[in-house]
Amino acid sequence: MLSLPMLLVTQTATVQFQLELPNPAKTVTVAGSFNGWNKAVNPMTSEDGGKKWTLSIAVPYGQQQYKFVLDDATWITDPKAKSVSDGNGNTNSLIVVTPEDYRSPARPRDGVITRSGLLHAPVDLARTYDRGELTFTLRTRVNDADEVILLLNGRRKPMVAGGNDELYSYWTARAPWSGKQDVRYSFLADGHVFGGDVVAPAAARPQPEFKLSAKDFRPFVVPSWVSQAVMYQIFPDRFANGRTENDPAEVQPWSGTPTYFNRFGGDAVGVAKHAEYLKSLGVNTIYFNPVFKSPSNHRYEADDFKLIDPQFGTNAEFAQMGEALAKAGIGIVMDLAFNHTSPGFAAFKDVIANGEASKYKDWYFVKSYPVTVKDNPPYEAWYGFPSMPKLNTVNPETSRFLLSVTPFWRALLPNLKGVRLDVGNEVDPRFWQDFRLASKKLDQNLWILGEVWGDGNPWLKGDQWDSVMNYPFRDALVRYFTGGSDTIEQMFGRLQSNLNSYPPQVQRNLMNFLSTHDTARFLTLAKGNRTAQKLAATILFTWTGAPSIYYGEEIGMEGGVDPDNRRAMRWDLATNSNDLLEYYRRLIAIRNNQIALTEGDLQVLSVNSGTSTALYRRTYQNDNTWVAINNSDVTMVVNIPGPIPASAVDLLGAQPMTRMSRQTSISLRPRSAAIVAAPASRSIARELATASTLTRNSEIIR
Ligand SMILES: [Ca+2]
Ligand SMILES: [Ca+2]
Repeated sequence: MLSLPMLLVTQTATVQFQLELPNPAKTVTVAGSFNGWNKAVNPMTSEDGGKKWTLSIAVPYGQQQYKFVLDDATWITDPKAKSVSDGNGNTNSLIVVTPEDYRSPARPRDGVITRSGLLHAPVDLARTYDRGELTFTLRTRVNDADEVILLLNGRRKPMVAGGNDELYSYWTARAPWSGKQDVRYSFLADGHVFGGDVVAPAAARPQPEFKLSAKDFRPFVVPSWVSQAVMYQIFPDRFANGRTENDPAEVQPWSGTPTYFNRFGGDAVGVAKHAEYLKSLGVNTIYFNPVFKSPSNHRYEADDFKLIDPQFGTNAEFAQMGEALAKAGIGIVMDLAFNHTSPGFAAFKDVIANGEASKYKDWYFVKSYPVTVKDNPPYEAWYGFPSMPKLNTVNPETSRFLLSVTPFWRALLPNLKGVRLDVGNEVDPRFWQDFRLASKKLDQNLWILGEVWGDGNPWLKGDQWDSVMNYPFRDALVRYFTGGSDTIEQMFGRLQSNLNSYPPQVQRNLMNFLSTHDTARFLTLAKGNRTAQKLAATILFTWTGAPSIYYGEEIGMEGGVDPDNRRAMRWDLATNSNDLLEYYRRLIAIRNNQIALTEGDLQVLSVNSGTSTALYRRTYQNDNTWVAINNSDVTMVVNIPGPIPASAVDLLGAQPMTRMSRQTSISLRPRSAAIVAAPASRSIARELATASTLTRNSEIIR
C-alpha cells in the first residue's frame, strides 16, 4: 500500500523577492497579504549600497499581494510582477505561490493525484450537522479529477464540484445522519482512495478511512430568522435629523462634507420618522453603528454602554424608535464595541484618579502609573490610540459588567434581535464563550455577528459567534464589477470558495454586503456605473446569506473611503423615479417572496468568461429559483437545463424565455439579470413548516 503521512505536507514555498532601484534607498521591506501588510517584519538586504535588494522567505500557497516599502515611507509595486486592484482604488503586486508537486501538469483520469492538493478538514460533527444531514468537503488540485466519490459507511455518493480558486477545486456531498451512529468514510478520486491520513490505490485492501464518534455530538444551532433577514445599516449621525434641539453646537449643514470629526445631527427621532420608508423598501432588520455616549462621531469608544448619546437621543427616545420600527416589522442589531472604551468611561476615570489603588485597575492593561492620556500611553490601547484604552474583558468584574449590557438594552427594546461585535478578532475568545452562553440564555434566537475581515471560522465552531460580516463576499464583487482584473469565472470561484468554507447553517447566516461604513461605497468604486451596482446587487439579494444595504446605497449615494463614505443621507434622491431605488425594492420583494432564495442550497450551473454570463440556482425542497447574469455589451442567451415550473417567469426584468423539451433559453439584454421562478413560492404551508423546524432546532441550543 502506498501511503503518505498527511501531516508532512507543507503549506508554504520559498519565494525570492528582488528589486532594483534607480536611486539608492536606506531600507526596503516587503509588506503583503502573507505578513498582514506589516512593513516591519520582512526587511530586504542590499549588498551594493542600496540599489539592488533581495529577500527569500516562506510564503503560503495561493494568490498573494504585496508591495515594497522604501525608507519606511514610500509604498511601490514590483515593476517585474503583475499588478492587481486591491478593491479600494489602489494597485498591488501579485504572485501566485504554487506547491512543488504542481510542476507536472494536472489531468483528470490519468490515474495520478497531486498529493499536496488533497485536503479534508477534520469534520466537526457540530459544525457540519444541519437539517438532519452531514456535509463532507474535499479539496483537490484544480483539474486533477473530474469526478470525486464519497464512500460513506459502505455507500457511494458522488460529490458536487463547488468552485475553484487559483490552486484548488472544492467538492461537497451531503448525507442524512441520525446523530447517533458513528461515521466511517473516505474519498475516491482518479483511481485513489483518501482516508485517515493516507492516500492509497483504489484497489488497496483494507481501504483507509476517516472515523468519527457520535458520542459527544451536540449541534451548532444559529438563529434561523437570519436567513430571512434583509438588513439595512445606519450610521447614526448621518441618516436623519429628527430633532434639532439635540444637535451638537458645531452641527454641519446636512449637505456638508464629512470629516473625521464633524457631526450632522442624525438621531433616533429621525430614524423613527423614516420607519415607513424602510418598510416600503422591504428591509426587516436594521444594524446600527454604535449609539452609546461617546466623544467621537462614530462612537466606537464608549463613555457609557448604558446611555444613548445625547446627540442621538435619550434612552426613552431610542426605545420609542424601537417601537416605531417594530410596528413596521423591523428588528434591531446593535453594535457593541467591547474591545476598548473612551478615557471618559467611569472605570478608566477611576484608574486615572486613583492609580494603583483604583478598584478598576484590572479592567485595563496598565503598564505603569500614574495613568494619563497621552501619546505612547502607559496602557494598552486600540492601535495605540490613547483615546481607546483596551478593556481586559476576562477580568471577572469587567466581564460581568459587559455581559449586563445586552440584557439592559433588550429590556428597553423587545425587538433587539442581534448584536454586532466590533473588532471581534481582537477580544479574548474566552470572553466570547461567556458572551455566547449569556446571550443564548437571554434569548436563544439572539444573533451574534462578529466583525472579522478574513476567515471567520475560528469563531464559528459553536462556542462563540453565529455569523461574521462577510468582507470576502464584497471583495469578490468589487474586483469583478468595478473594473478589477478578475474574470466572471474568478469572481464566482471566489464567491463559492468563500461560501463553502463555512458550515451550512452559518452560510445562511452570513452578513453579505456591497459596502459598509469601513469601505468606499460600491458605486464610487464602479465610477458611478449604476448598471454595475444593479448586477452586483442582484447577486447580493439572491446569494446565500443575509443581504445588507449600507444606508443610501439603494438611492445611489456615492463616497470614497472614510470619512467620505459617511455623507448624510440624500433624502432628495429617495423618490419613486429613482431607477436604483426601484430596482432594490424589486430585488427585495423577490427575495422576500421566494423561499429558495432565503433557505435554499446554492449551485452554480454555468459561468462563462468568454460571454461574461453566469447561471446559478437556489433550491429548497421542491422550490427552485434561477439567477442568470449577462455582463456583456450584447444580448446573450443563457440556458436553464432541465424542466422548470409552467408558471415560472423572469420576476426581475420580464425578459423573454423560450421553453424547449430539455432546457429553457432566456434572452438576456446587455448588462442585465433575470430571476426565474414561479411567482410567490413562499406559501403559508411552508412558512408554518419552517416555523416548526425553528422551534425544534431551538430546543437544542448549546
Ligand atoms: Ca489526475
Ligand atoms: Ca438632531
